[in-house]
Order: sequence, then structure tokens, then C-alpha cells
Amino acid sequence: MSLKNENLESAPAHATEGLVVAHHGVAVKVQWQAENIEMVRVSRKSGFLVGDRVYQEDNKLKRLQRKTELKRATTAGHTLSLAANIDLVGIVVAPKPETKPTFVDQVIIASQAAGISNLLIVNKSDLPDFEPMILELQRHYQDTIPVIATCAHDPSSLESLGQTIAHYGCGVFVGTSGVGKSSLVNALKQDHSLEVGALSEASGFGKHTTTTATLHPLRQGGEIVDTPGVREFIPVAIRPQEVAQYFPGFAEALKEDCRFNDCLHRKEPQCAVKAAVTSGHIDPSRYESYLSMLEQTEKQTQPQW
Ligand SMILES: Nc1nc2c(ncn2[C@@H]2O[C@H](COP(=O)(O)OP(=O)(O)OP(=O)(O)O)[C@@H](O)[C@H]2O)c(=O)[nH]1
Ligand SMILES: [Mg+2]
Ligand SMILES: [Zn+2]
Repeated sequence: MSLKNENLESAPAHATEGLVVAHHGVAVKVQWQAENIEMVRVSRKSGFLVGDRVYQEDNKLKRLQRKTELKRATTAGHTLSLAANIDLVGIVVAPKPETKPTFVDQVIIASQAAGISNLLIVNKSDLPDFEPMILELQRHYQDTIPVIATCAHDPSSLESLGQTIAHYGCGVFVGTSGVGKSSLVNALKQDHSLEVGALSEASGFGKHTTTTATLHPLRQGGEIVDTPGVREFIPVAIRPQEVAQYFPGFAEALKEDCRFNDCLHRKEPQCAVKAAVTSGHIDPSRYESYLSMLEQTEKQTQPQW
């Protein structure tokens, strides 16, 4: 399997362009035209991703240049690529199950670093604890990214979500297992093609129902990629200095200069970020989240012995 032409921007004139809509290890599902979907065998290490634009040449599948690539690191330090050519990452959270507090910040930083826009989707608006949750998230994030309320069981609540995805092009849903990613995709497609799983009665968490990423064209326009649930989304290849640059809610404070150019906004004197915390412009809990992301990033960038 050769990927030599991966810096081509469009398929050669003699070839038809397709889109990878699912990945099954030794084969990828390619959508060539509206109705023509085909499984194409590939080697396990071929590196194709859902969202890749591809064409066939000499009986081989080749991919075109990627506009973006969304990646995360595992806690063990491996890099996992989730999808290619994504324009919008929809971070899905819900009152139940809970999402790890730093998750939203992790995804925003990883997306920003990859040049991809974000949207925060607060799902399960029908649950009783929804209102205080969305108010808190709006307070923290709405100056940085749009925050929208949805109920996957109420199609009328999904209009703005569908329009936003269509406006951007290709979206992806990421979030903890059980928050309703597949339910939202089903509702947007107005079918029940994706499996949905009830939360575990014992633990209250999701049961990791979705096990592989799949891409779905939407009737309103655009496409959406459903992904398996993850608890962590550790950004890959980010320098510690970039954490503050991408951290949601820090932009205003960073318009002022810190004393040191390479300030990490931790213990350094005359720091614009710490001044904003003291004056109440940055919430102390947001600053704590920043410090934990900074620490995680430093661990990542240190050589592993
Ligand atoms: N009350 C309520 N339940 C919802 C809503 N959206 C999804 N659910 C339920 O939440 C549970 C999990 O939904 P899924 O769509 O499987 O969640 P997921 O995020 O795809 O989970 P994984 O595939 O495990 O990552 C199911 O029981 C859904 O019916 C909603 O808006 N309101
Ligand atoms: Mg799912
Ligand atoms: Zn500083």
C-alpha cells in the first residue's frame, strides 16, 4: 500500500474521488458517489482515517492531502488520530454521565492547535440538572466558543446544531461514553442506524457502545463523524507556552504583557494571567484547570525514560 501521493490536493483527472466513511482495520469503507459505497482492503498500518479523501490508482487506494487531522494522546503516551479533514469539533457533555472537568479544555486546546473550530453541545436538556449545568458552562466558555443546548429526543432542539455543522462542512462529536453522541447523529439523520446504549445502572456511566468512528452525510448539508466515548483528550505535540495561548477565557488577559516573554503564568512575577485571577477576571477554578493542563503538557513533552 503506497501513500506516496498524499500531498496531492485533488484526484488525478482519470480517477474518481471518494471519502472514507468507516475504518475496519483491514478494510475501509469508501463512499465514491451518493449511493456507491464499497469496502476496500488496506493493510493494517496504512494510516487511512475516516474523513480522508481518496482515489484508486494501479489498484491501490491513495489518499489526498489532509486539510486537518484531529489527534489525541493516550495516557500511555501514544498518539491516536481520530479523523481527517474535520472543520468543527462538537464537544458533547450532559448532566449524566458526568464529564471530567478538564475534558472540555483539553479538546478545545487540541482542536485549536490543529486549526479546527469548536462548539460545546450540552445535551439531555430534558434532565432536571440541566439548567445549572449550562449556565456554568456558558459562564466559562461562551466568550470563546458557541455553547448550545440540545435534547437528542427532541428534533426541534437540533435545528441550530444541524445548521452549524452544514455551515462548517465536516463535524465530529467527541465526548465521554453515554452523553448521547450517537443519539444526536441518529436524530440529525432522522434514522436509527447507529446503536445507542443505556447508561449502566450500577455505575451511572456509559457502556462504550460505539467502538469505531463513522462518517454520516446530513440532509441539511455537511457531514458528521460519530466517535467512541473517551474520558480524556490529551493534546498532542503542544509546547507548554501554547497552553495559555489556546486556553479558553485567557485571551483578554494575555493582551497585557507578562514580565517574561516565555511566562508560563505559574510562579513568575508580574504575570498578566495571575493579575487577572486576582482582579476576578479569571475564575480561580479556570486557573486551576489551566495549571493541571500545563502540568499534563509538560509531562508529555519531557522525554520518557
Ligand atoms: N434523557 C435523555 N437521554 C438521552 C439524550 N440523548 C441520549 N440519551 C440517552 O443516553 C444514553 C446514551 O446514548 P448514546 O447515544 O449511546 O451515547 P454515546 O455518547 O454515543 O455513547 P458511547 O457510544 O458509549 O460513547 C442512551 O440511553 C440514550 O437514549 C437526551 O437528550 N436526553
Ligand atoms: Mg455512541
Ligand atoms: Zn504570565
